[in-house]
Amino acid sequence: MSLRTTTPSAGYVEDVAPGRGVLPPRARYASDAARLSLNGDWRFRLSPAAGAEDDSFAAPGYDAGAWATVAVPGHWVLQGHGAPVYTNHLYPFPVDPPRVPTENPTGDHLRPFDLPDGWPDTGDAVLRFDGVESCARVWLNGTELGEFKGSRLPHEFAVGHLLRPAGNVLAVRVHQWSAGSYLEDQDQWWLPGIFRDVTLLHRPADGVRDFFVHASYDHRTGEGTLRVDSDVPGRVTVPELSVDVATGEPVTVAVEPWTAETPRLYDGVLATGGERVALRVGFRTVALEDGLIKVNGRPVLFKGVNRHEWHPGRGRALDVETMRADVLLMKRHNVNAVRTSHYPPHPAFLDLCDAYGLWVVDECDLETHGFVGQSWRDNPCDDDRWTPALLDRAARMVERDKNHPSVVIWSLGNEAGTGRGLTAMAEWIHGRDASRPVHYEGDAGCRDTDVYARMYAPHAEVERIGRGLDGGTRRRRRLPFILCEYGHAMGNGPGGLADYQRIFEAYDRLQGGFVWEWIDHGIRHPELGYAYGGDFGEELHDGNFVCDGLVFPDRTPSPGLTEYKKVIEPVRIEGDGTAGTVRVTNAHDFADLSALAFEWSRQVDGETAESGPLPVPPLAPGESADVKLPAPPDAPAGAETQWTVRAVLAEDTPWGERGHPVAWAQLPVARRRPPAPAAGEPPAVDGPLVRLGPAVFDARTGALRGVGGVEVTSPRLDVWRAPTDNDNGAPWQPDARLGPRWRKLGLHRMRHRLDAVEVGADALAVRTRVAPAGAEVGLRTVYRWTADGARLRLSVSVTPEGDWPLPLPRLGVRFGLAAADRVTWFGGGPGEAYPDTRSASMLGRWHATVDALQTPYVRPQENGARADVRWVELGGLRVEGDPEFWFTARRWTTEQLDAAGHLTDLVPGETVWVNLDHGQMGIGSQSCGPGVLPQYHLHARPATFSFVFTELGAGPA
Ligand code: IPT
Repeated sequence: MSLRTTTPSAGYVEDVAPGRGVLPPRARYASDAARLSLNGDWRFRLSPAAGAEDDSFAAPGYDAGAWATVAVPGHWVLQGHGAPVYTNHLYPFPVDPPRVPTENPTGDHLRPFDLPDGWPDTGDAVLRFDGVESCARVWLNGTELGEFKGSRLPHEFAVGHLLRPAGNVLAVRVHQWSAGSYLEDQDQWWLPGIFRDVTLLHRPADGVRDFFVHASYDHRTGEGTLRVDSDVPGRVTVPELSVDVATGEPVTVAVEPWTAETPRLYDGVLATGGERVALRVGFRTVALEDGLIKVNGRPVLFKGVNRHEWHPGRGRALDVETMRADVLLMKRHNVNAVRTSHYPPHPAFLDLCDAYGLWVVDECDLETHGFVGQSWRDNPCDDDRWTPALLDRAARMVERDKNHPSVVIWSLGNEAGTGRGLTAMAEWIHGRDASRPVHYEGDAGCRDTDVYARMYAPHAEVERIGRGLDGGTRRRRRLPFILCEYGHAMGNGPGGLADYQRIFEAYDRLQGGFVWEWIDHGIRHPELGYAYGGDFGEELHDGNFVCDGLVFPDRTPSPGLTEYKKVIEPVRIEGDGTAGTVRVTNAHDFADLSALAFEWSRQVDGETAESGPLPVPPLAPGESADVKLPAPPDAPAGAETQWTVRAVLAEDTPWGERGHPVAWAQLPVARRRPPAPAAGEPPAVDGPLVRLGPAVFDARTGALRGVGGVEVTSPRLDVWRAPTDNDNGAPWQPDARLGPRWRKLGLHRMRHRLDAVEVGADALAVRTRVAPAGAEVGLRTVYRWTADGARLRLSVSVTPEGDWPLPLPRLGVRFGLAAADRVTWFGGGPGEAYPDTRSASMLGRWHATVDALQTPYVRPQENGARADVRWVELGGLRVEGDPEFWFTARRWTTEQLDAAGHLTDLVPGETVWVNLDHGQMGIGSQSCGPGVLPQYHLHARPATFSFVFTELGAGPA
């Protein structure tokens, strides 16, 4: 069936209707019918307005020889034509729905093609677009097919009657802005173009059209029931199950169920008279029972992420290998769920989720967030004129994706206010597919939805919800809860993930959450490294709010992902190291522990002395066992000792190699002894100098000049850190934002007043007051230096004065080294940690270079601290702490780090700056969510801490 249309007025761009001429939506599938990919280089012409060029380019014989070329799939703004724009929720055009600006970049695309040899000459054909942003009008061989909106949704046209064996020309006019743009106000770059595949599909006579695989699992009987409803009747076979039934006919057989932990798929075939379609059947039942989302009879705990599609060079035009990289990284980091924020993903992503095992919340391509600025007046979601477009979007998502076992929840969209259109979508989805719950966070009373969802709710509120004390409508009170967004992973952080996880695990009603978000949407840029909002001269933009992922733009895991992996690990290992037993608990929802092998090792002063296998029974989900560790040999007197127990993959799996670490814990045995005091040497004045043990000081200022042969820039008190995105907070949280308040108080410009340099009998004492101009607050700080023959000890006492209104960013000393490169430390590692992001910090002996200690946040900010450091060696010095300290080293100052906008602004200087911190302020999630929990605040309080410095290679300590 085809629709032949006359040329519409350019009014289609601003028409709220979803499109004209397109075929009804249907399932996505692979079959033995012929197909031709039309991806590749297309001819391209950019014009500045929707009607700037006539449509003669679509006529046969048009000479596009002078046009440019763009890659399809792709976005023209990432291929040298125009520029990307980033806004969070602001529409980058006047809000006057459904009107769009006259300046409407319009890309004309041309693709000549011949049918390949062997293309059948009977049957029909369909032209499929998997994604075009935001509005396309299509011609084939000069005949207009129609036009459509709905950027991340498939659209098909019947084209059989127009095809020729050779010399076909496909013409597509794409407008950046359309009425559809009002429905696509997601927090991401605006990126026009044909950004997903274009395919010509042969449609054989008596071929499959649409079908719905219903594959349920009864956990009481262990049987699955399969029924495939098909528009065109045929037979369904699943050889492995000896299934051979007619379409529409149910069959019940013993099966292994599909879960994200055990993604068992059965290959089958749907055969009609003219076509064979490959089926990948996963048997599973999603149900709302006892107020919980259960799969196959058991409640699920979502350990999820929000995933936008992103590639730093190609934007949202992803290839399968990039999608696979996401899935593999998620599986390797214990992530079990994905919310496809905020649109249906490329269809291949869902195939990967089926195959590797991830729970999917499939979200519709709908967000009208910009209407929040006008109190949601004129929101298309509450305007009947737009309802057909909303229903079209819902149908295109559900029909395309309904046969994926991984999809367990449908989501109506994100931040689209409330209204009749949303209700209509929910009703339609419930009617079409009763087998999956419907989610939409904006439905506060859960009138239309089956899951109570919130975003960025603080810990205490989540706990209240867990206890059922949150009130709400009667319906909502009976529903399970998820945090569809939490843990805003912008820059350094998010903090507080472990605290959320403890709460999720304590209350059944809390079924977990989805960290915001998976990847930083930085755009690779020749001068800036990665570009973010504002870097393309946008008139309105939201800066680096677009870089808030658990992985960097190139998919290198950030410390946030390492932390999340540890926090959500599916095995709990606890115990008392001195008692020599560990308690192992299987925290999976479905899988037993047979896929894992356990190992123990024992560290003496951070170095592994012995290791071996630890036999653990294949516990069922929820079960625990106490397991005996081997009897330890005697450790050297005074040594610090501990057990490390790990769970690793016992064999290669599709997503990880044998030995891949899944879970771990460390159990201390003998605690650390603090370093011996370094005292006894008397300081001696020597002209302008003071000599004390290995050290030389300036007699007038009391500043340390060197330790043995190592030149240093003297340690001084330091309380400043380059504010993180989470310190800076979000603009709508004016009272809570720490970064701006720290700056207002002047913590970035502390002055050091010298009160006294006292050369005593056994110590050099330097008395100071450290304070910002214009404020009464200050920190009285005494540096007390002592030494024995080779070792120099600094003891710092800090006494706050005045009324400190704020916690401190950090509290410690900073000093400079003339040269340092390689670093060895005994403490937490290998990566960075802060008070509320330290779960993955493993105690051991670690090595790195100064450069490798840096975490490359796209917008530079505080980073790279190592926790619990006992001692560190760098630049010819060994520094031991009493107590343990936070260690940071970099080739630029904190002030330079603070001033940098991009990584390329950071230029290494002559000095390596080292921070030895007694305390660090927590990180929190204030860049969009709650701030630092009280237990991780660094209050201005009296404190004393000390360090022992020794020149390396200068004889025994
Ligand atoms: C929330 C959005 O849903 C998400 O798309 C993203 O913008 C996130 O914030 C911040 O990065 S909405 C926010 C107002 C809670």
